[in-house]
Amino acid sequence: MYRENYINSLRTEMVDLVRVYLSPVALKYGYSDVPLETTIKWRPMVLILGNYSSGKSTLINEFLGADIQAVGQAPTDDSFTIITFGESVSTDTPIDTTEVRDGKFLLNDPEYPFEILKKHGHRFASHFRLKKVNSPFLRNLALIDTPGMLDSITERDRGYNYQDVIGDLAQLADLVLVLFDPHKAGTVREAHTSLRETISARTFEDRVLFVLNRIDECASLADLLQVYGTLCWNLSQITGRKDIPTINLTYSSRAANAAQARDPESTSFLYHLQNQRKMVKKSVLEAPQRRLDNLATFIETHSERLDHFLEALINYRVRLRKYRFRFWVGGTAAGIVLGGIAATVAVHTERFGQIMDAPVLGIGITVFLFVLIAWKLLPVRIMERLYHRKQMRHIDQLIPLGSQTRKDSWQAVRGLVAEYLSRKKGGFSLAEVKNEYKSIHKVYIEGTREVRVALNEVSDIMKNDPEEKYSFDDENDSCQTASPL
Ligand SMILES: Nc1nc2c(ncn2[C@@H]2O[C@H](COP(=O)(O)OP(=O)(O)OP(=O)(O)O)[C@@H](O)[C@H]2O)c(=O)[nH]1
Ligand SMILES: [Mg+2]
Repeated sequence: MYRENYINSLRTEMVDLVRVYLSPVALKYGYSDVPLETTIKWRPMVLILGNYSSGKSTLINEFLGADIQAVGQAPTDDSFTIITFGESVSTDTPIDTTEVRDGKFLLNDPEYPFEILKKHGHRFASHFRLKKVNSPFLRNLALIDTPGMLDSITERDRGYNYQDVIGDLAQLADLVLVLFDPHKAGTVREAHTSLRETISARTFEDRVLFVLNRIDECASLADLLQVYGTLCWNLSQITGRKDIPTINLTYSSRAANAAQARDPESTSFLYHLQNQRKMVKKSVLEAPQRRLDNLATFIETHSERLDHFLEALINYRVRLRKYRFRFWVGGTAAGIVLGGIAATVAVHTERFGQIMDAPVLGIGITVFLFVLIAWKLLPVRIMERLYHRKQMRHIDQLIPLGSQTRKDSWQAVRGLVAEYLSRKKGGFSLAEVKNEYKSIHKVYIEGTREVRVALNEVSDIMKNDPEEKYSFDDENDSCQTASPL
């Protein structure tokens, strides 16, 4: 309980850090259209993807301890279902769905982070829903069940862009399970592409977990190894990497019971894979800790980008100030020279000498002021426009790009900086930007360091906490008692 509370309060603090320091700046300068915390304020989420009939819904039902999602051999469920904790009903009552909300509600309620999915249209909204379930499994996380991937069904058939929806959901999720089954070991190239495009390379490996499900259907250990080998090969082709990602193995205990009843000898290898099943469940239950890591990365990434954004604005304005100053010096010098010439001419011109003796100085000053005003009205404006164009042409020189990290972060904001500067030219307050830069820089340097220290504390607590909550001791899991070979 202590651990849970600690993790929850840390999560709240991190979201507050984003809300108070990063969001106002992000909104003001067009870095983001919505408050940055919109996508991170809700509970930790686990997205479950896979081919149709790979056992996504069965696995979810097993986690929840009740038949909440429909299961079946053919493509069964064509909806995206957010499954979250229903506080309204006590966990002592039998586990069941306590409330269902439709997509329209979900996409518009600011309590949830799904507003970004609105762009996928009405067809998607009608295939999106939320279920509240009083299962203790959901106390600290939400699960997302997805329609199975069908190679033959095109985007148009679904009426919305399935790959894009998956990409958006993957960005919100703290863990993505990608399920395969022995019958279709490796037909998720498109899903992989959309995950690759949306999850940053830095966090991809930590966020995506490949799972070979329904392994009880392998006729023997040799059969399982063959399937495993095929999947490894397919995955290495999809990922384009030689090193094979970790693949966890699991199966539904209920289904396994049936299989064992058929032939207990051939499935006895399952006994040795109990640990693997625990690992999958443990990974899902660790979503709240993963959320902390993801939040830390979120704060680091956005504070760094905003820091560079503001640094570029400051440099633009400081250079503009110097440029203006130089130009004013030029204008003043021109005024003095022309005023001096006018005064000299006046002194030496007899006509003037006769009409006005004293106002010679006045003539000089008048010409001087005239030149300054004319300078301000015409050349300064033209020169400032030229200055702006030059800065836009050499926009990459607005901040020093010494390291690759700076280059990457600059790439992410470069377009937004150009957009803001083109809109405002020099028309923003340097003092304000400097103040904002100071507070963002503090978050970027000190805030992120403190966050990492707190995360280390969490992992120490995890290591020293004797409470092992993740045992896979389901009552109906008779495989635990199956005899070894
Ligand atoms: N033997 C065995 N059968 C399983 C296992 N998991 C699921 N099944 C069966 O496989 C079929 C498909 O399971 P679902 O959970 O509906 O699969 P899904 O991935 O949700 O399918 P869609 O919703 O259609 O994409 C069902 O008949 C399940 O009973 C398993 O681990 N072992
Ligand atoms: Mg399903």
